[in-house]
Amino acid sequence: MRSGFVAVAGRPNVGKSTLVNALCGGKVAIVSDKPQTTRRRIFGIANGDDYQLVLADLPGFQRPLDALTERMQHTVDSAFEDVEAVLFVLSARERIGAGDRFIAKRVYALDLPVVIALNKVDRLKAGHIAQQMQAAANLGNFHALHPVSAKTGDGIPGLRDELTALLPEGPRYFPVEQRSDLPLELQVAELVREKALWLTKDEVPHAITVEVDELDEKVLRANILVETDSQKQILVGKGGSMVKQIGTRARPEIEALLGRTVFLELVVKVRPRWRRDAATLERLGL
Ligand SMILES: Nc1nc2c(ncn2[C@@H]2O[C@H](COP(=O)(O)OP(=O)(O)OP(=O)(O)O)[C@@H](O)[C@H]2O)c(=O)[nH]1
Ligand SMILES: [Mg+2]
Repeated sequence: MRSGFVAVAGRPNVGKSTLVNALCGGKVAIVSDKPQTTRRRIFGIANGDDYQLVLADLPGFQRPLDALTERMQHTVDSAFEDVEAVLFVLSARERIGAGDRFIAKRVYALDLPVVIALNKVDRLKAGHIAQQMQAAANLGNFHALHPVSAKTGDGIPGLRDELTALLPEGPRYFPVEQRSDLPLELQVAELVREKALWLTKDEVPHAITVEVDELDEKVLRANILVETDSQKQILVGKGGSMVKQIGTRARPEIEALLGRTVFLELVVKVRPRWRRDAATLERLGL
């Protein structure tokens, strides 16, 4: 039996969470096309007959702008202790540049095997993939490099084998039926936030957070918090159409997660400057 932890590092939006979900064979972390979707460390657990691979999905490396992003970067910085390897994720669809080199400097200094996932190779020409593989290889002394598509699943089994081969002998840290370490209420809040991210743009997604107010057998009440009145208007929508749409999209996944139907009540509230407020961030567990 092999087991252990692998930290997932990379720029925002390169597909770290999509990749963790693909490696775990199910949804662990929410995903969106907006950068800074992941705000906390989430363990995604992949189980095999003779291994347990625990992937630490992380926020993307970034320059902190406020208390929230400062905490997110702190989460990233402290995630490389007690891991067996680093999964360094790059996007093949973008130029491999200064941001990636900055992260490379950090991860190659750790004295851990670095496995590169060159993600998003779907629909790219072979010549372009080869070029990007060369650029990725130039970032440092990597252990292995896998071109993959987290979206289509291409290359995922090979990458999973590569990672599990790096794990030492050890126990199962989590029961086999558990796919993530996120408590149920936070999983529910994340699903609501994911749909809100999908439906908003510009500054709005960054100003959204979700907290579950009440969850019992019949009722799920959650607050969608934003920072300003104009953001609230956007989230509520004309005659409540936006918040209704968020609920419609989130409900099937929430009910599948809970294994029951619920009465879903979403309330949009203004919480000025919550991203800068230590007490709120603490309460949200961010
Ligand atoms: N075409 C393509 N798109 C992908 C692939 N993997 C992820 N994406 C898309 O890339 C976007 C970002 O995906 P995420 O998984 O949220 O990226 P992330 O690195 O976790 O982002 P942060 O949490 O914000 O740091 C989403 O729109 C995904 O659908 C892939 O293999 N191919
Ligand atoms: Mg993410």
